[in-house]
Amino acid sequence: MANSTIKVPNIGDLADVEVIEVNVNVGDRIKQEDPLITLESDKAAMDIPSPEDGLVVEILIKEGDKLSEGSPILSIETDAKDKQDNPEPQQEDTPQANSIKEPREQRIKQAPPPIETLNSKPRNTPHAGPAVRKLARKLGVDLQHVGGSGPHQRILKEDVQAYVKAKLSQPFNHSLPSRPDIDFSQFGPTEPLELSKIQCLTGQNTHRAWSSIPHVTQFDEADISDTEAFRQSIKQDYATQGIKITILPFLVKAAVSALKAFPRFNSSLNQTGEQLTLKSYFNIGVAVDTPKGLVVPVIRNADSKSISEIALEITQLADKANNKKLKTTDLEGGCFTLSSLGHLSGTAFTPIINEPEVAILGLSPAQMKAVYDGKAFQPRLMLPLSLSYDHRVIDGVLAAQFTQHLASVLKDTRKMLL
Ligand code: CAO
Repeated sequence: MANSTIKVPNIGDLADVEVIEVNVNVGDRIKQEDPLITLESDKAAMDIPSPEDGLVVEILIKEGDKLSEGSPILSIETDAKDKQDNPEPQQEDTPQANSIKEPREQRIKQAPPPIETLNSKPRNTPHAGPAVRKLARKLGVDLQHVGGSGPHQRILKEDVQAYVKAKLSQPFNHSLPSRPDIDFSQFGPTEPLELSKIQCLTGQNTHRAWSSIPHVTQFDEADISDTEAFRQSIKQDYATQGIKITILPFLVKAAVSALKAFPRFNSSLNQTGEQLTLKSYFNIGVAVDTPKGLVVPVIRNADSKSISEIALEITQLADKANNKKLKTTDLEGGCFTLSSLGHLSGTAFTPIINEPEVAILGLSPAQMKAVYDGKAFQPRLMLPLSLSYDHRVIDGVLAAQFTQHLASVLKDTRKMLL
């Protein structure tokens, strides 16, 4: 056993170089070549490695100290009889030596666990200066997964910051523990039923949307008494022309009016969650139930179409959907979706947003209700509205204003012309 003081070795012309990092603690057992401290000058940064194995008994410097060749760094207890000369420091950021020394296991152990690294490609040797490494350790970033934008793909502080920013804006990884496969036949008779391709795809899409979008559903009611009376008055005429005027085309026009009044609803959120793409076109998707599953054909430019044109298009698209004749172009480019269970039953439901849209309107059957008008109760036909929206894009107040607007134009369809 012997005590030895480790000093700063020959560091060329440099003097009074600042200690930016002390990599060891008293009591650490170190090995030859382990980086003890990191020095950083205006031009270069370098790790000072240990010249020998030993136990750290005293640290003689601290971060911020200025050191030159020969300055004592720390005392170690060694069991080696022969000391070796101090090796040359590992220098970086200089033209002569721009490769860097990999941190030792001990340093890595002290670092917090790296941020989740899904989809990142590990590289062999991260090329970064000590200050960048220090920042990466502080933020828990594994530099193996950070792309370098500096010369020779050197990783800069900005790269680490951009990496963390990108990771934070990524949707959470929703991998759930797998469910055990149960043999239900042990409890009674069973039979398998394969899901259709459409059902499988809808399952994937709705699962992704449901798990990645913070959904909120706003419930409201629209008084459609007058609109329904108007519809009944024209329904027969159009039926003779082969056009089925239901309440749905009115909803399409009301949706266009509300999207115009609240453009945030006619948008998509970009991948990083920092920007919206606002759309100046009005394509409305209509959920259609088919024997093979749910499909959402799109009525393009619904703003420039009449109620009867929209009614005809819904019928045609629903026919195509049921006869598996829909083309990809019939299904893409939607801005907002209507999902009507109006011909069935129920009072409200929580539709799942049709990504990358940011809202969807569910419709349940209209019912006659006694509505107080300030003087007396009046029988009014009330249509339940269920608006699910992406809370990253839309706040509750805006959602309430949106359904209020819908209710207002559905109560008096003349407002759709405004
Ligand atoms: N309240 C009261 N009546 C309603 C109504 C409502 N909310 N919605 C529709 N109706 C009426 C229609 O006005 C029509 O009345 P008439 O017989 O007097 O003309 C009748 O119900 C039948 O309408 P419809 O269902 O044939 O036509 P539609 O235009 O309303 O809908 C279509 C067409 C294709 C969208 C619909 O048939 C369909 O497939 N709906 C299912 C959508 C779906 O599955 N959504 C859930 C998705 S989440 O799983």
